[in-house]
Amino acid sequence: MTTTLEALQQWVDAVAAHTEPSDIRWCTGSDAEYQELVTQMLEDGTLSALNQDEYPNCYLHLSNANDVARVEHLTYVCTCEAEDAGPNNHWMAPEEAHRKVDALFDGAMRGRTMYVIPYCMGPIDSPYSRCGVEITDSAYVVANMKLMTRMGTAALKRIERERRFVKGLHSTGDLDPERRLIMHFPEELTIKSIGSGYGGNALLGKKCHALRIASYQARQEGWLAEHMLIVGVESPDGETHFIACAFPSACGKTNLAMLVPPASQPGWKIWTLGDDIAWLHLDDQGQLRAINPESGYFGVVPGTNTKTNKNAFEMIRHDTIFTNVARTADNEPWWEDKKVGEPATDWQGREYRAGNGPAAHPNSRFTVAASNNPCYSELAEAAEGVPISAIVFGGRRKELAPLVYESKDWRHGVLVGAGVASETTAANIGEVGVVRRDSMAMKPFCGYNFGDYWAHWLSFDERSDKLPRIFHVNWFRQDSDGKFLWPGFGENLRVLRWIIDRCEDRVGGKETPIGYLPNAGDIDTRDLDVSPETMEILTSIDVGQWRSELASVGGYLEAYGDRLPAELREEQQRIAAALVEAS
Ligand code: OXD
Ligand code: MN
Repeated sequence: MTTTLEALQQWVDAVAAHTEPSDIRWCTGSDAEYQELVTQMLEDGTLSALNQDEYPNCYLHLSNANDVARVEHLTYVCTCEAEDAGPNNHWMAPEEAHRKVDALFDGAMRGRTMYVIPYCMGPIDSPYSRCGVEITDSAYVVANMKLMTRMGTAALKRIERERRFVKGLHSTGDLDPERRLIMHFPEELTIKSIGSGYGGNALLGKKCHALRIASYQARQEGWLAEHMLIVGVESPDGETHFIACAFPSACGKTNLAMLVPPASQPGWKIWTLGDDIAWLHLDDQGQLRAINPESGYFGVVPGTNTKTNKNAFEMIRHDTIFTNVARTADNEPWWEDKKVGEPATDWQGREYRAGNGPAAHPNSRFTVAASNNPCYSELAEAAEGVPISAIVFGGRRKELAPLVYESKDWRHGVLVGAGVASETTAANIGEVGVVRRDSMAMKPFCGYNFGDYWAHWLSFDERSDKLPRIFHVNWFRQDSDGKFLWPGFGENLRVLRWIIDRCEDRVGGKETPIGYLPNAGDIDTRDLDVSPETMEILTSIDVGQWRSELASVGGYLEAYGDRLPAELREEQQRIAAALVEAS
């Protein structure tokens, strides 16, 4: 197969001349192609088969031990002007960046097959979807892209019709971290990634395209590309609200998107639309609508069990690629907190020894098609997306942030999002557990200056009078002994219910300088082992601590200098002043 689109054919030819593969293969996206690649990877050792009786069509990939997470320090946004990338990104001038990365691609595919993967982010027939083509020398990437995106012949047809696509070039190179670079050229709709086979660095449709490049395009075109799950919450009366939630990596987006309602909440149903990325557009009625550009999940495995996420536990029992988990003596996949079985070999293929650290890597992953999910919503395939009632920001904070609060209006909500902070996780190489600001959970993913990004968010206020309400949640509050105050997981439905009631003006709120908090008794705690005193801690604020927080947010915003929208600075000052008054 080749293409009728000359620009695409020319690019493929040029990449082949540069990287010198032994063979070129255009991917069709068929099931037979997937099976063929799996067979090939089983033969060459890229994959090994797991216990096929217990885990049919499940495979394990163990990556190089130095290649297990995203690498923010090697990830660049290469705009002509450094200011356009902003202090939130590493920047390199495009000319220098191309020169550096192109040198690494010289002959990089020698002796390898070069795969050409046309893909469509979003339903094939949606006007909100955008296409790309990834060229890679990794069969593992092709198989993951098959599970995660709508790729192959149908996507190529759309690309040939639209004549516009994001160009993504990837090679695993030699996996030397010194020769690893993840480069984005938003002005050229181009990505070049070399030296890593890890998901976020190598599956270019995901973070590189659907967030970094798409956020840049979205600003130009008047929409938003966000690091958000999309969930439908259906009440016992059959009324469904759709909520989009932005939490930093490894803070439970997949668990919330697939939540299993507890027995105390009979009749409630949860529908998953997406677990990581949302593209949000205003329709001609001013309603914000969301699509999930992906069609599969690349989720964190450790911690998944029948209590925390029964749906995910079932979903990854078949047709799943596991990366960097451990194995039991029966060749079943194993991870920390699985609650069944025991590790025999660890994620590096060594005999398991407690002294070597966790058996599964803390950032080990499952890749699975969304159709495996028992609560997958068919509306995730709808061209027009779903109407969003609430936007929810959140982070992992031991202290300070209450269980839930609602911003006073859109502008305040943008400040709440801009000020999101969270403890870092294993999803990125680097220190874990350090609190850092992660505006809208987009710190690693916004393809342009955060100052301009906040201005873009603020601009929606003038474009619609039907915008969703904006909330903030924190499932991770701890007491002084490090014990979580809120049970989380399925019980988070209780908080979503309060959010929905607020959206429908069915429940009051306690007004505070940081927004509206639940009144005592308004969050249902029936059958929960959470005392009224604990609820009081979870639903109140410490004004002194919040004064420091607002000062810290103010300092953080000021780093954006001229690009900081005046409205956001004023909003920060307004909240800071209200806190002074309240103390
Ligand atoms: C992810 C991440 O893989 O955010 O989704 O790191
Ligand atoms: Mn993510």
